[in-house]
Amino acid sequence: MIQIDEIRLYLLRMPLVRFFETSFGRTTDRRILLVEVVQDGISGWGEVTAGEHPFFNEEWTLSAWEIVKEYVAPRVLGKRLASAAEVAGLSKGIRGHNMARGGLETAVWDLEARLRNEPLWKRIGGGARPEIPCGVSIGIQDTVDDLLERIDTELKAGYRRIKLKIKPGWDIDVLRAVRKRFPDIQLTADANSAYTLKDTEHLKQVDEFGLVYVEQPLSHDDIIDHATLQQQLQTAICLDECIRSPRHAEQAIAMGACRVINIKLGRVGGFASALAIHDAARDANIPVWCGGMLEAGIGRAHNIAMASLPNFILPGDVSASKRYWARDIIAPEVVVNERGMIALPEGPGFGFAVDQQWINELCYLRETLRA
Ligand code: OSB
Ligand code: MG
Repeated sequence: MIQIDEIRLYLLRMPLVRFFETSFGRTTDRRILLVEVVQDGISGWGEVTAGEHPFFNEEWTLSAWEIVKEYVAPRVLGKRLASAAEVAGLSKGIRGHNMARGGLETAVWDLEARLRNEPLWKRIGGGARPEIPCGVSIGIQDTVDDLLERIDTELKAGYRRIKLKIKPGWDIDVLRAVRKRFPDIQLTADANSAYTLKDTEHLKQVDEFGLVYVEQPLSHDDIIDHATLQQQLQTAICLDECIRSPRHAEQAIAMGACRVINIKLGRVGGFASALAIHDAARDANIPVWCGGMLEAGIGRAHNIAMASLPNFILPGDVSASKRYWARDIIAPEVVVNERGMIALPEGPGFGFAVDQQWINELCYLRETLRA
């Protein structure tokens, strides 16, 4: 039985250890919205994974602040719920804004697991593996030499798969240089919607490099063109941006628009939706993996729980805290061992302690909402 009596919002500023660049821009500093849900003095925590600008999708940190405060929280506060699985339905009437909705939804799942004194991964039906296989996403660099050096560092740290960010002007030649130096590694490329079907002949050149997949080459809101492109590529297409709901996943699978799906908790609106996408993909023999949005520790911890579900077969983008943060907001921070694995935590909820004092220091705006 769940009944949230208080929701606390925290807006944090967290500088990245190193800039991260995609086809839509460079991030050096994160603005992160945390959602704490409270019942009988017990807290569950969620992280909104929206970026600082509406460039990955339509959301950004401050739109999420407004949506959570004015629309999502009032629909959840004080409601009597049999389980966290009911939370997503309460905010269904809000169109879009899945990351804002997911920030609160994932917090309630954490709370429910903590109230039951059970690990979150167990609550959602995960635990298919005791350790999560990890890859890294490496942003666009200033030079190809910088990129080769960063790949070398990550491989030496044990990471099992390297994903490169690509865009027109930083794609085929870069992939060729990487393959020359690292002929055997598991390699993928993510375009974040930087191409159109007019680039089909250009994109066909990726078949040369034996990639595990190429991620979201075409428009952020497109499934149909991806199906057309997939027919012309040997390389599997993995969809990210355009899969926002179980229905999108089912349609993309039915159309042959992808052979792999990246699941991001925020992008799909939380665990209930992520679980349904996971199951739809599993039933169609489509492997999934856990994407990342440069999360702080709370989002990272939720991702670890999700990535323990059975069909999360491929290494994800969930990597060590220290690649992003001088000091993370959870304790212990997320560590990756020399075999490129993260061990599932044993504790209740998402299994890490929240560093409330550090959060208070990083926080520049807060608000408490009551039933
Ligand atoms: O498309 O997967 C993406 C980061 C920000 C926005 C979109 C994406 C990414 C990443 C980074 O690839 C994943 C991570 O290291 O958290
Ligand atoms: Mg992506």
